[in-house]
Amino acid sequence: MRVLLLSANTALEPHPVYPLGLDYVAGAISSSHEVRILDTNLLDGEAGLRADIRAFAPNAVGISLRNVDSGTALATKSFIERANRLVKTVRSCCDASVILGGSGFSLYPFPLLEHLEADFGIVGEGERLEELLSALEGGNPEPVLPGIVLRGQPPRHPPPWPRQPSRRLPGENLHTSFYLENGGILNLQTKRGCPFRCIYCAYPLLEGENLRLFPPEDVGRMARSLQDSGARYLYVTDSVFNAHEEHSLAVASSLRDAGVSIPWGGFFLPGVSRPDYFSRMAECGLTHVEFGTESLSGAMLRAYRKPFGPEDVFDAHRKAQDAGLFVSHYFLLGGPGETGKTVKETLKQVEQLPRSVFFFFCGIRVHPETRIHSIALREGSVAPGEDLLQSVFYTPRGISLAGINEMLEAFAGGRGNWVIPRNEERIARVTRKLYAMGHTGVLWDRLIG
Ligand code: B12
Repeated sequence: MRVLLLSANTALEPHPVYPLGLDYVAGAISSSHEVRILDTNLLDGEAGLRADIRAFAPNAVGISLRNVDSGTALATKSFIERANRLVKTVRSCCDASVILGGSGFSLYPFPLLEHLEADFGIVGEGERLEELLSALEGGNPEPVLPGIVLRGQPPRHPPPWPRQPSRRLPGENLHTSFYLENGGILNLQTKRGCPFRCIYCAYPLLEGENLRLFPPEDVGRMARSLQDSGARYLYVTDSVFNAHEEHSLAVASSLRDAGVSIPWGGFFLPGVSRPDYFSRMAECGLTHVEFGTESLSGAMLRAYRKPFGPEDVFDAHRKAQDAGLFVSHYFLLGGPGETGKTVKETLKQVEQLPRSVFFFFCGIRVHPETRIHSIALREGSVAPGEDLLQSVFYTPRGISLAGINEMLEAFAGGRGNWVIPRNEERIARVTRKLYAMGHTGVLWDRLIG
């Protein structure tokens, strides 16, 4: 079969995100199929897309839907109508089966399959596409396989992909140039799964609850080949890079041993058990730490079911800075139990995290099957059967999201290292300009005063 894999994601903030998922999907398809990846970021508008589809004449088109929306309560951007147009364009150029996948799709498989009128979907890991292609080739139009979603049938989360994922090398893809020329960031996965139980998070649903560790030497080799392809920065996409401290240290060593010399970073939990954790990571080349801190109110961290408290945050911050790393913190304000008092507690203590950048999100996006969804249903702020695809956010009882934003603006007081909804657009514009001038990497380190 000729299989076309299309990346629908054209979001460019905070930086253009290389469509990593499609490398894994392509890497799992056997050589009996001809596979091509097209990235809508690289295409010359709709006319370019049509011409490419017609020239390739695919039998199956897999569309990667990474983001359904921007995930931000104030000024939400939805990406669904764009995806709708993309499916229509594909339909108008070929008779191929249209198969949806990706994290955005996996959160909303049933409504998206229906709304976009696609033929099939795959929930979770797209490595399963090969099985669907074989079934279609064998003339089975309604295959019942783990993870495969058919129109009109309720989807079920499949068990994790049982084999070691294998990635097609970005060097083989034409679209890699787009990312090299717009920030130079390529991405790297070192494991799958998330063992934490944070009430708002969909990661365990997307990747499974158990960690599946990739062999560190394989990760090192992949990182080196990304560098050899021209990457100027590597972003580790794991839900939490230090969820398994020993593995993250082994991965870091193997990056160093493979000769990776470009800067790299990822998401970390602000709680480390080894006192020398960050210094060892820094010795191996880690440069940027993005802490998923969420709050500095002990009560809120407990409400979110975070496995750390405010003291762990200060401690991890200090250790990362002592190791000479660039540090940022992500905050998520507006969860169950949030009040003016807890917001103030968080914002006041931010002062105790010197030389850092703070990204503030006001309002928690409610995704199906998360605990926050059950809480919102119980509290009555979300109605049973309410369409969560329409960017629904949790409303705390004790303070409005607008009220939180007002407090945030007052506390931020124009400081450049506090990234709040009001200055996001300006920072995005500056970042785009810097990328156009040839600067590379995540660039938030420039906001540190
Ligand atoms: C790392 C990450 C980031 C990093 C990315 C850095 C980088 N350069 O790569 C940063 C911090 C920059 C980021 C930003 C954003 N992110 Co983000 N991010 C993630 C995270 C944790 C991992 C994504 C990843 O790379 N996974 C590894 C790859 C291999 O997996 P994958 O892409 O999902 O692909 C697999 C399957 O989905 C499937 N698949 C993929 N495509 C296809 C196609 C077909 C046809 C098939 C069959 C299957 C298939 O198969 C693949 C292999 O198994 C996910 C959460 C998660 N755990 O998934 C959120 C996530 C994807 N992000 C999300 C969001 C919202 C965003 C932002 C919009 C947030 C914001 N306001 O800044 C931006 C958008 C950025 C952009 N330009 O697109 C949401 C998307 C859901 C939604 N609400 O729409 C997620 C799911 C988190 C969440 N809230 O639950 N993100």
